[in-house]
Amino acid sequence: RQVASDASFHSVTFSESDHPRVLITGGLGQLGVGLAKLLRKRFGKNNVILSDIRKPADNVFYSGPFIFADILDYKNLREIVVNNRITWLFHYSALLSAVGEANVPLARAVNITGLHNVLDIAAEHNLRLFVPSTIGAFGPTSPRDPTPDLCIQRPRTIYGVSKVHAELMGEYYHYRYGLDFRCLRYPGIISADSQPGGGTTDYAVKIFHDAMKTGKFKCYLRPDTRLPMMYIDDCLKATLEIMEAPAEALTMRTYNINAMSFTPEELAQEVQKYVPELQITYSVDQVRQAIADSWPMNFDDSNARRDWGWKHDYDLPELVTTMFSYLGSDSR
Ligand code: AKB
Repeated sequence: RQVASDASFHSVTFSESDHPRVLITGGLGQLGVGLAKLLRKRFGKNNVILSDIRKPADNVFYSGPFIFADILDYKNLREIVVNNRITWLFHYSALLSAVGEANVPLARAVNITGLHNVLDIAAEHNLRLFVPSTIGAFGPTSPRDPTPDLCIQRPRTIYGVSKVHAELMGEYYHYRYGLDFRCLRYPGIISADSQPGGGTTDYAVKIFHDAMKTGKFKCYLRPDTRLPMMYIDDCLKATLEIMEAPAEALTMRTYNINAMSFTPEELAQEVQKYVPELQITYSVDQVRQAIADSWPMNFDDSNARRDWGWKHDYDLPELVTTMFSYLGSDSR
């Protein structure tokens, strides 16, 4: 009896272990819920745990496992990884560029100390670890048009500094301890059903909501500020692809990814095809403008395209059509 039940226990464990057991930190930000949905389709609902320090909305809570995880609490995080036999960790907790400048001590704690906890736990428990980096990991002395993977990185925001630190620490742990660290530098991400939290590229999400709601949009960046951008589905697809790529294919551990680059003026023109009465005014916020002026204008992602076949699906026209088809059901 004992043997039989042990055998059946092991057979269940084997079939479950075909799939990674995933933890997503900072899961209630712009990307976590969408990533959980994609991963749950692929690996099964119960193999993907979303976590945050905030209380989830009902629809998020009931769509799959959710747990409280504070990345600044090493013991709490370690316990979650051990108790749930986590094998893949997506580390999304971070303060973005604009909020980071408004609260440097908190950004330093979350983005740097939190990362140290995650790195140590990932190395100790042999996890595959994904940490997003950003166009914000470059600065005014980086080549901006285009920005390659390997070039000078001297960002002037705490967000950028913490992301360069994450790239370097992750790669160091990879070479020193064999940690399976994988990192993508995201452009500004545009999504319909989740809001970004305090970034410099947020205007490119808000314009859609304001166009639908009021027909008016006040932009905090100059009309000619060109930045790399991507639709959320492309971002999540790339994230899953880099995690599934065979290690031999990866000639590097941190890759730029890109889809398009546009200015507020160009985006507004495309939006006006759907909302012709949209009125756009510009009221420049010096902090965010200075940040944007130090970031890449075009992002060279040729290494990702060559090594693991990265290919985006959405250019500007498809992005705008898709955003309006999502938001279109809301009444104006
Ligand atoms: C931000 O604007 O801070 C982020 C980013 C580009 O990393 N969206």
